[in-house]
Amino acid sequence: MKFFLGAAALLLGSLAPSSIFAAPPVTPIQRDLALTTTVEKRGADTNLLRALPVEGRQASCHSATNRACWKTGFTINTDYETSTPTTGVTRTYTLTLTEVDNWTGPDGVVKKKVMLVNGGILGPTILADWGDNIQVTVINNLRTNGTSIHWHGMHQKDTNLHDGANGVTECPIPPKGGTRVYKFKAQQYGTSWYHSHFSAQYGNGVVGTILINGPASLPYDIDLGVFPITDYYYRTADELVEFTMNNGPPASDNVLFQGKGKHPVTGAGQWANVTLTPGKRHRLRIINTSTHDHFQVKLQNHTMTVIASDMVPVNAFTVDSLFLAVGQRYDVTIDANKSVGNYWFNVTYGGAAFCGVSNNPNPAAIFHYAGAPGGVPTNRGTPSIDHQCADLPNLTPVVTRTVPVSGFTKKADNTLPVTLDLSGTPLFVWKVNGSAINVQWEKPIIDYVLAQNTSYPREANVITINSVNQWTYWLIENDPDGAFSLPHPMHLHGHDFVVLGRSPTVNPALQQRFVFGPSDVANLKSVNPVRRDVTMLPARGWVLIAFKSDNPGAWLFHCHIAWHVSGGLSVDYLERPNDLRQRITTADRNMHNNNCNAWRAYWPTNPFPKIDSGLRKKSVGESKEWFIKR
Ligand SMILES: *[C@@H]1O[C@H](CO)[C@@H](O)[C@H](O)[C@H]1NC(C)=O
Ligand SMILES: *[C@@H]1O[C@H](CO)[C@@H](O)[C@H](O)[C@H]1NC(C)=O
Ligand SMILES: *[C@@H]1O[C@H](CO)[C@@H](O)[C@H](O)[C@H]1NC(C)=O
Ligand SMILES: *[C@@H]1O[C@H](CO)[C@@H](O)[C@H](O)[C@H]1NC(C)=O
Ligand SMILES: *[C@@H]1O[C@H](CO)[C@@H](O)[C@H](O)[C@H]1NC(C)=O
Ligand SMILES: *[C@@H]1O[C@H](CO)[C@@H](O)[C@H](O)[C@H]1NC(C)=O
Ligand SMILES: *[C@@H]1O[C@H](CO)[C@@H](O)[C@H](O)[C@H]1NC(C)=O
Ligand SMILES: *[C@@H]1O[C@H](CO)[C@@H](O)[C@H](O)[C@H]1NC(C)=O
Ligand SMILES: *[C@@H]1O[C@H](CO)[C@@H](O)[C@H](O)[C@H]1NC(C)=O
Ligand SMILES: [Cu+2]
Repeated sequence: MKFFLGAAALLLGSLAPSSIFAAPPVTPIQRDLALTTTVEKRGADTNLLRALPVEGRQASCHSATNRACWKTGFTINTDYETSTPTTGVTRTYTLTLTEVDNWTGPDGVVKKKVMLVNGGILGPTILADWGDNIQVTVINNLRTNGTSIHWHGMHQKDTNLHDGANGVTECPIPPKGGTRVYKFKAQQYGTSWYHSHFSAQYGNGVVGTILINGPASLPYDIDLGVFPITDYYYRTADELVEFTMNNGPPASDNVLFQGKGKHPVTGAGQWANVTLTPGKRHRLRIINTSTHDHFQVKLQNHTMTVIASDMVPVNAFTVDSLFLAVGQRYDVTIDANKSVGNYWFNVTYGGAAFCGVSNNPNPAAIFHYAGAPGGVPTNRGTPSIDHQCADLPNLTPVVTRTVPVSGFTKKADNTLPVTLDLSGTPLFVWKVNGSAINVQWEKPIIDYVLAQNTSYPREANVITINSVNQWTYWLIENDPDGAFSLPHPMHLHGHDFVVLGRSPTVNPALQQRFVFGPSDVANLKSVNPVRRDVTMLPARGWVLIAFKSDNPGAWLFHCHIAWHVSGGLSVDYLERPNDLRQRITTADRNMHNNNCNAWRAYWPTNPFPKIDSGLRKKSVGESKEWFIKR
C-alpha cells in the first residue's frame, strides 16, 4: 500500500482557518521595498535580506499578518512536493572560488590557507522566491583542488545532475578557471545552505546560505534573514582531515555567527550583532554550517518559536533553547517584548562533549534592541539545558504524511549498520554495511547510469531502488558495542525523509546499547512523523527513516560530520536508474561530459593525491589508489 497525501493536504488547505485567507491582499512585501539594492553582499553581511525584483510576486497575498498565504492557489497548506508555483523568474548568481594564504580571520588569527567564495568565508546568500529558477555559475579559481557545489536540501526533481555531489552526479570542476553552471528550481521554500562536496573543502570556507521566500506557519513582522553558525578552526580542513584519520576530532578553535566572532583570549574581532525592533515579531533562520560541532543555542530571556525544521514548515511551538546538528536548520520567531536592552545569544555544548567542544568557552552573539545603549549585555543569563545531542522529537509538519509502519520488518536489504573499523591504516575508517565509500571522481555513478553499466564498484556503496512511488524504509543501526559509537547527523540528498522511530538518546559514555527488535514496531510513528533532511543517529542505537521513490536520481545519504564522510560514512541510493537516464536532457548530458572530460584531462597533472573518500580526502604520501588498494 502506498499513501501520498498531497490531495488530502490540499483538502485540508481548504479547511484551514479562514484567517489565513482573510487578510487584505498586500502586494510586494514591505521589507523588500524598504531595501533598494540587489547588489550581492559579500561574506558575513547577510543580516538583512537583499531585495528581490518584484516580478513573480504579483497577486501575492503574503503579508505581515498573513504569512500563511503566498499567492493565489499557494499557501502554507500546499504540498510543495506535488504543487509548486511557476514564476518564470530566474535568479542568477556567480560564485568564484579562490585560494588565499596567510589570511587574517574574523577573530584576528592568521590562517595558513583558506578557500573563499567571492572573497569571503561565507559566500553570498542565494535568494529566491518559491517557484523561481536558480542558476549559479561556479568558477573554480583554486590552485589544485577540484570542486562541486551541493545545494543542501534542494530536492533537484528531474535535475539530479545539478546536485553537486562529485563522484556521484558529476566530475569535480577542475581548478585554474574551470566553470560550470548549476540550474534548478526552487520547488521548496525556507532556509538552507550550499557547500563544496569535494573532500572536506567546505571547512576551508566554501560555504554560503540559501533563502527561499514562501509562506510560513506563523505571522511575523520582520525577517532577519539567515543566521549561520559554524565551528571554526585555525588549521586548514586538509590538515584536519589527515589528523582525524588517526586521531579523535579536535576541539574547534572558535565559533562564528554570520561569519563573525571574538577571540576568547585576545578579544580581537567583532560580535555578531542582530538588531531587534521593540514590539515586533522577528523571523530568524538559524543554520548549523559546522564541519563537526553540534551546538545548543539560547537567546537569553527570550523564547524562540520554531516554525520550520530544515525546509519543512511545522506547526509553531515554543522552546527555551535548541540543539542543531550539522546541516540542520531551524526557522524561529522571536518576539522583542522584553526590556529594551542587549541580550546574549549563547552557544553551549551538551552530551558530555560527545558532539563537539570548542576552545572558546563562551561563544555568543549579541541581540540588540533598537534604542538600547551600545555595548555588551550586562546579564550573563542561564545556560541551555543539555540536549544530549538529540533532535527535537515533537515536530509536526504542517503538510502531513501517513506512512504505513505496522508491516515493517528488519531485513538485510533495509538495514544499514554503521561501524568504525580500527584495524588498519589509517586508524579511523567509517563503514556502512561493511564498506567505506570511496567515490571515483573521474567516473561518477551518473556515467554508469548513462552507459547502462550496473557493475558499480563495491566502494561506491550503491544501493539500487527500482520501486516506483513506494515508501522505502531504512533502518540505520549504530554499532551497539563500538567504543566510538558516536551520534551521527545523517543527511539525505534529493528527499526529505520521515523519521519513523529512534532509540533513546543517551550519553555514549554510559555504554547503554539499543538494538532494534520486533517489539519496537509498535512504537513507530505512522501519522505525521517528523520530516526533514538531517537527523541524528543516536550513539549505540538506531533510527528508522523512510522516503518515497518518487525522484529518480543518485542521492548520497551520509553523515554530515566532514571527518566522518571523509572516512567513508555514506551510501549512494540509486533511485530508478532507468527513469533517471531517460530524464537526463541532452543539454545536461553534454554539460556533464564536457566537465568530466576537462576533469580527466586535469586530474593526472594534480600534484596532490586523493586521500579520502573523495567526499573528503586521504593522507599525504599515500597513493591515489589508497582506498581501492585496501
Ligand atoms: C605566509 O606566511 C609564512 C610564514 O610566515 C611565510 O613563510 C610565507 O611566505 C607566507 N606566504 C605568503 C604567500 O605570503
Ligand atoms: C586541495 O588543496 C589543498 C590546499 O592547497 C591541498 O592541501 C590538498 O592536497 C588538495 N587536494 C587535492 C586532492 O588536490
Ligand atoms: C552543529 O552541529 C554539530 C554537529 O552535528 C554540533 O556539534 C553543534 O553543536 C551544532 N551547532 C548548533 C548551534 O546547534
Ligand atoms: C512575549 O513573547 C512570548 C513569545 O511569543 C510570549 O510567550 C510572551 O507571552 C510575550 N510576553 C509578553 C509580556 O507579551
Ligand atoms: C550593535 O548594533 C547596534 C545598532 O547598530 C549598535 O548601536 C550597538 O553599539 C552594537 N553593539 C555592539 C556591541 O557593537
Ligand atoms: C534575564 O534573565 C536573568 C536570569 O537568567 C535575570 O536575572 C534578568 O533579570 C533577566 N533580564 C530581563 C531584562 O528580564
Ligand atoms: C553567554 O555568552 C557571554 C559572552 O561570551 C558570556 O559572558 C556568558 O557567560 C554566556 N552565558 C551563558 C549562560 O553561558
Ligand atoms: C548489506 O549487505 C548485505 C550483504 O552484502 C546485503 O545482502 C544487503 O542487501 C545490504 N544492505 C543494503 C541495505 O543494501
Ligand atoms: C562497467 O564498469 C566497470 C567498472 O568501472 C568497467 O570495468 C567495465 O568495463 C564497464 N563495462 C562497460 C561495458 O563499459
Ligand atoms: Cu558522523
